[in-house]
Amino acid sequence: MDGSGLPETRSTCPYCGVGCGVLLRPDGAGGLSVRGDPDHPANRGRLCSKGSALAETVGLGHRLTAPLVNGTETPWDDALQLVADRFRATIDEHGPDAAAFYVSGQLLTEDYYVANKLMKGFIGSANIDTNSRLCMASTVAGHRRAFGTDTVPGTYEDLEEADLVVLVGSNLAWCHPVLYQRLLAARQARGTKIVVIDPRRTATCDEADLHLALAPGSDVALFNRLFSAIHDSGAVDSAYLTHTEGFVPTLEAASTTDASVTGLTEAEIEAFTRLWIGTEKVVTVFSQGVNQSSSGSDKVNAILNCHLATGRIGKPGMGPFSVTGQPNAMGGREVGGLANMLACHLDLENADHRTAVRDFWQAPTAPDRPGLKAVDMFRAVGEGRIKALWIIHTNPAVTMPDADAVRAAIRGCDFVVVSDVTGQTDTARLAHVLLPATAWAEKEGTVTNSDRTISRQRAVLPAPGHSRPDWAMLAEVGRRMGWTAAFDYESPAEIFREYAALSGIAGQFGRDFDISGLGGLDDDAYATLAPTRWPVSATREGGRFFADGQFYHPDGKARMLPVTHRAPAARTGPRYPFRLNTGRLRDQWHTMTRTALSARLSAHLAEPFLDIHPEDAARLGLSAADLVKVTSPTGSAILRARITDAQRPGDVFAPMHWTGETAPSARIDTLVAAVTDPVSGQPESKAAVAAVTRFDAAWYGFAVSAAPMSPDADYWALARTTTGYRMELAGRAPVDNWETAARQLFQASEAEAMTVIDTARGTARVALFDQGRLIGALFVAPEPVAVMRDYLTQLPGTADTAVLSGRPPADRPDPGPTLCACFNVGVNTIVQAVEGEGLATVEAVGAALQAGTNCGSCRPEIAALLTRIRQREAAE
Ligand SMILES: Nc1nc2c(c(=O)[nH]1)N[C@H]1C(S)=C(S)[C@@H](COP(=O)(O)OP(=O)(O)OC[C@H]3O[C@@H](n4cnc5c(=O)[nH]c(N)nc54)[C@H](O)[C@@H]3O)O[C@H]1N2
Ligand SMILES: Nc1nc2c(c(=O)[nH]1)N[C@H]1C(S)=C(S)[C@@H](COP(=O)(O)OP(=O)(O)OC[C@H]3O[C@@H](n4cnc5c(=O)[nH]c(N)nc54)[C@H](O)[C@@H]3O)O[C@H]1N2
Ligand code: SF4
Ligand SMILES: [Mo]
Repeated sequence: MDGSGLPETRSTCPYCGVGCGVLLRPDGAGGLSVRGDPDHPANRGRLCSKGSALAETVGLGHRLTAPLVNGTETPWDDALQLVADRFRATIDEHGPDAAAFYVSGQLLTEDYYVANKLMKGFIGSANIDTNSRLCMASTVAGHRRAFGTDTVPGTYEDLEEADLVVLVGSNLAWCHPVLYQRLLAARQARGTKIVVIDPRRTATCDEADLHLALAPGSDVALFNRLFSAIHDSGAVDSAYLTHTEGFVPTLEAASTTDASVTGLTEAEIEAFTRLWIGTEKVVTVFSQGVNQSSSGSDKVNAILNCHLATGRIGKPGMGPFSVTGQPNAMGGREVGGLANMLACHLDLENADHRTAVRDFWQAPTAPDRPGLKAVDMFRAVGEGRIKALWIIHTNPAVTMPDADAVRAAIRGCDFVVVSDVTGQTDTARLAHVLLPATAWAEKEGTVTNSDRTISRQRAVLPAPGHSRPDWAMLAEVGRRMGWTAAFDYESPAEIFREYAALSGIAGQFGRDFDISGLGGLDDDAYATLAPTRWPVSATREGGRFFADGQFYHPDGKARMLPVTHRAPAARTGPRYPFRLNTGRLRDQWHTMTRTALSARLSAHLAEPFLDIHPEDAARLGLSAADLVKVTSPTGSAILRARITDAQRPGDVFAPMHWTGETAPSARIDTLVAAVTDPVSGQPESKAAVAAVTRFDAAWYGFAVSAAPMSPDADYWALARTTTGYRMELAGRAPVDNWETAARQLFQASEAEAMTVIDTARGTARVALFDQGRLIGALFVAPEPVAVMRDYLTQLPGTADTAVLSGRPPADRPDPGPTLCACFNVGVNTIVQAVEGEGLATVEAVGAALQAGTNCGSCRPEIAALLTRIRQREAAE
């Protein structure tokens, strides 16, 4: 409770793996207020921009509320009977391996557990894989090779107790913002040094003591060099070495490595190795720049080797630390959501483990070989080997590599079931059966975050329409396929108890994942379960792993692994000269089905883009704001060019977020080849090859509107605004009549029009009004349109007739693109305050404008803006 009298409920943010606690207070009218939970150990009350905007994403406008079979509303009974019948018929006719589930690290543990049990225990195939294959698989493989188990040794506190934090392939400031804020607070307090290893200069670099812009894919060479330097400088912990195997061959492989492939100078490399070796309390954080690589598992082991050799693992302030991406990426790994795992860290390849799980489930079968990993799974779908596919809580038609091929494969599959909260996704549009899931804030269960803390998600809003939780759909299909007793669940609490009991069996096999201590939770205790770090058993609770030298290989020792540098699989050359890197933006979540509902979050970066170095841009004759056509061996995209020296020459970067719904010509994964790491099966999402040319548009457009638009253009990108929508457009074919085109775009044939059209110059401005209120305005020019966008987005719905000027009257300054999403403060507002009032620090900007004072996600950008203003002033 707080002052308002309405009860608040504790839950967990549904976005990133930091796993922040939130306090939710429903307003009784379908809305919510959200604040950080001061008592949650992950965030102690903090939230980032995405967490702070959660309340803006719970509206029901886009929601799917009833099952659809071939587009027709159908009662649950019929829809689920159809799913059960079709899976049954497929298995009977073609065997269990003709069926597959593709699930998600955003599923709750209880959902995941039921999906895994149904596929591996009852359908009898291991063909269940998860989008964690695109995310954490290389870390899972690396951990298992080194430790004999997939376990993150440390805790978040280690980032605060370290003297050096090395961020490898991690844009922590944008992707794990609250953890990053914790790191910055520690840096303020104790002077923690920060090193960022990333080919591009990201927001995370703003606070770094050292940024190593290495060549893409060369991390193994860098860490091998560190390994030999550890040996040469006498920093090896020989006592700890007795708990490991493999030092000699690892050193041999490391010493033969040529570190020049990193493209870094000797001085840079030495600065790094000296700092790392000289600082005992070092945490090496790694993320997708490491995992999403055809040598991802080797990159992971190259990092682990250095921590094992120095014994810097599992002790306060020391250790390798893989930060998980999705809110339950870790839970999915525990539950056995990957095609090559069983459940509770038990091994599919181990006959005793298989028997134990089968007996526990009283299941007819247990698969004795791994199922298909994501990329192979969709290949099998494309080749017709998988004939019944259930996709749950993920959008593979956008996020899988070679996305056009994946989309075609799903389209061609005999029977496709998709469970989602909305029907408006590239994948959902391909479903034969579309099942409405209850969303975050409407459902109950648990998630495990990056530091092994299990937290509850709790329902505070009613399930809209006929929507049901994912576990309930899966269990019902299990029952309808004939396994009544095995899937006779009534609540997530019941599922959780079963899962905890199974983990106790894993514990008896000596596995580390043991939460049997939670097996006795009754419904009330489950309802009030506080955040708890595993393990939780009779013998162990929480804490760190491996400082004692106890590992999970049969001999109890860790393995150091000789690894050698391998360049990314796709080679650049005359046809595809650029290395294409992809990743995330601060205020969007993956395919934007939720974050794009928030106007504030959409205002940070409203359009897909390609970052390119000024030298490359000059060679290609690109100017700022030009559109570019990017092609690769698998596909093509049209993106806005952003010219920036944050890129290395020859490297380009594009965000992964845009889809057929928001910018159909900017689906980035159409460009990414489906090559994978041979050990983990994780795709190389960060190192595609591409050619870039200027996109020759005949016209460019910008539009604002109150209602959704119907564009007809080669390029368009849509974003929400506080008054409706905004859209960037461009086309190759000349348009005869811009008023007609505007009426078509705004679906307003009858509206009153105001137009300024200059056919000779190719410019047009059209505003449409309904009873004096602006429906929409379209601005067209033969070059990228120069209008005050952030001002114009405020006008739909108003009676402003000066809209066609495209710029604000003198008394209404244009705030510029939103930098601070929490308080909606634009770049121009900050620049004016900095220049006008002489503000010199991020704190001063906060005191004057509030910007950066809530979640803090924009503080690195405010700092960068201050630096730019200072540099400009110095140059003037
Ligand atoms: N705002 C936001 N936050 C998110 C998400 C989101 O969608 N939006 N998604 C969540 C999920 S699921 C995940 S997995 C995490 C991902 O979190 P991160 O891994 O931090 O994010 P990415 O942007 O995918 O990639 C990180 C960096 O890897 C760099 N990189 C590329 N190639 C290499 C290389 O060869 N070596 C090295 N050292 N670096 C390289 C890229 O330049 C990029 O800056 O974020 C989570 N948090
Ligand atoms: N090029 C490139 N590609 C990448 C990456 C990259 O860095 N670069 N990163 C990869 C990584 S790390 C990841 S994790 C993936 C993420 O990729 P995806 O998982 O495909 O992306 P999301 O947008 O998170 O998809 C989640 C879907 O679940 C739906 N949903 C929301 N809540 C619920 C619910 O409660 N139940 C159900 N059933 N559905 C729900 C959402 O509407 C949405 O359609 O992308 C991968 N692809
Ligand atoms: S850091 Fe942000 S997105 Fe991640 S869990 Fe916390 S509030 Fe949610
Ligand atoms: Mo991820």
